[in-house]
Amino acid sequence: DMPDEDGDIAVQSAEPALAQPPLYKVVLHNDDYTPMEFVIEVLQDFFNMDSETAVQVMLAVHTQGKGTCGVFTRDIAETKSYQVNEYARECEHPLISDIEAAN
Ligand code: TYC
Repeated sequence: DMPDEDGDIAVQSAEPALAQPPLYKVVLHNDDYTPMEFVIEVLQDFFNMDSETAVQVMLAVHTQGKGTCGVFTRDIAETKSYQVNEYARECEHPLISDIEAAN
């Protein structure tokens, strides 16, 4: 950049911050058959929760019918939900997750 009339250097202004992408919750649904310990394992392994947090979230889903496991961009939320559902199916548990716009 060239010196301007002040004798200092005129620098191109910074780019505006990029817009934040829409966010999606991965929502876990209660059912009557999936063992509590399996849900806790899923929350620890797929959502990196510590065991105390995983117990709290599992119990919230158990008592309220559904609950949020995490908030991600759309691609990540879809992948997490798919992986959870596939793992539960392989293990022959009816556990289901889906995604909802976080707003
Ligand atoms: N309701 C299940 C039980 O009593 C436990 C459970 C919790 C299942 C959360 C699914 O997303 C779930 N064994």
